[in-house]
Amino acid sequence: MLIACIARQEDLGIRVRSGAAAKIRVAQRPERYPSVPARMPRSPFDLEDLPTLASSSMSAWPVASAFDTHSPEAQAIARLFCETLVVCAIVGAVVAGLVGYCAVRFRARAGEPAQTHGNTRLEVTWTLIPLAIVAGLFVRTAQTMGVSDRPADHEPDIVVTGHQWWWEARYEGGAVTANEIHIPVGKDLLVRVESADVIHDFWVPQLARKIDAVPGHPSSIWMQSDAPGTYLGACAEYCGAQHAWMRIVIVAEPQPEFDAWERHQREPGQAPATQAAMRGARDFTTKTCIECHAIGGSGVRARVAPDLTHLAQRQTLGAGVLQNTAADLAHWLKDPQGVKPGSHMPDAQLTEAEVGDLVAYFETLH
Ligand code: HEC
Ligand SMILES: [Cu+2]
Repeated sequence: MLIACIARQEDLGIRVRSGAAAKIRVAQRPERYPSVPARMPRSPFDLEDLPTLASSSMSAWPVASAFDTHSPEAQAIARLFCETLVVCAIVGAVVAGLVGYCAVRFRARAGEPAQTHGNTRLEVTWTLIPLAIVAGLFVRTAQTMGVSDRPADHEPDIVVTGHQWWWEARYEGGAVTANEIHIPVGKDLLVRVESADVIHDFWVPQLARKIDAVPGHPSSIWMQSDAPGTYLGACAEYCGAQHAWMRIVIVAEPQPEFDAWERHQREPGQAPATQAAMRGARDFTTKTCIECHAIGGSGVRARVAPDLTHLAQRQTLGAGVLQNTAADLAHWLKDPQGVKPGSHMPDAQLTEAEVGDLVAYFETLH
C-alpha cells in the first residue's frame, strides 16, 4: 500500500524523501501533464521558484506526533487509541487464524460432507464476545471523553477563530494575536473555536483533541501543556487552496512569563522611531493595509486579517509559510500571491522602497 503510494507519487513526478524533516518536492513534470506557464502562481513546495522558502518555511519543522503527548487530555486519547488498536489486532489475529484453520480443516474432500444446521452454543458465543468487546470499548471511550472532552463550565480563556488561511486568537483579557498562541504551563484552558468563513479544524495533537471550527456554531475544548515548549498544530479539515499552510504554533511558558507576554500584547504598537519606519507607518495607512489589518493604538480595528500590533514578536508569517525575518517579510510584502497563492492578502504592487519602509516599521512592532 505504502509502496504503491510512493510509486504513484513518483509516477506524478513527486520525489519523496524520508527522514523526520521530509519534504515533498515537485520534480520535473512528465510530458503527459501540461506544463505550467512560467508566470502562473505555483505551490509553495516549488522550491526552485522560491529559493528562500526552502530554508525558512515551517515545512522544515518536525511534525508533532499525537503519541508524544503533553497534556492529560491528549494522553487519554493516545491511550484509548493504543488500547483499541491492541483489541482490534487480537480480533484480527483470531479471525485470520480461524479462517486459516477452517480453510485447512474443512477443505474440499471426496464425497458428500456431513450437513449441519446451526449450533446454538457457537452462535451465542460469537454474539456475546463481540458485544462484550464493543461494550468495553464504549466504556473506555466514555471515560476518555470525560477527560478530553469535558463540558465548558465558564467563559472561554481564549477564543480561536479559523480564517482562510490563518488563526486569530483573542484572550479573555483583551490580548489579540495570530497563528502563535501563548499559554501558561499547567493551566487547563477553555478554548472556544469559531470560524469566520468555512469549516476548519483546530488540532494541536500533543495538547488536546481535534475540534471542527464550524461557522455559526462555536465549540469548546480544553487544552493544557504539562511542560514549557513549542507545540505545533495544523488545520485538520480541508478548507481551500492554502489549507496546508494553516499551521498553529503554541508556546507554553511559565505563568509569570505568560502574564508578561499577555500584558505586553494588550499594549499599543510601538511608535516608529526612524525615518524609514515613519514612512512605513504612513504607507500602512495609505496603501489599503488598514482595511484589513489592525495595529493596536493606531485607532484601526479591522478584523479580517492578522493583527499586526506585535508582529515582530511572532516566529512565522502567513501561518507558517515563512519565518518572520526581515528578508522573508520583504518577500511576503512584495509577492504574497507568489508565496501563498490564493491567500486573501492582495498584492499591493509596492515599490522596493515602500517594502523597505514597511519592513522597517514592522520590525519595530515588538
Ligand atoms: C484585503 C485584505 C488585506 C489587505 C488590504 C492587506 N492584507 Fe496583509 N494579510 C491579509 C490576510 C488575509 C493575511 C493572512 C494571509 C494568510 O496567512 O493566509 C495577511 C497577512 C499579512 C502579513 C503577515 C501577518 C502574519 O502574522 O502572518 C503582513 C505582514 C501583512 N499582511 C501586511 C500587509 C500590508 C503591509 C498591507 C498593505 C500594503 C496589507 N497587508 C494589506 C489581508 C490583507
Ligand atoms: Cu484547513
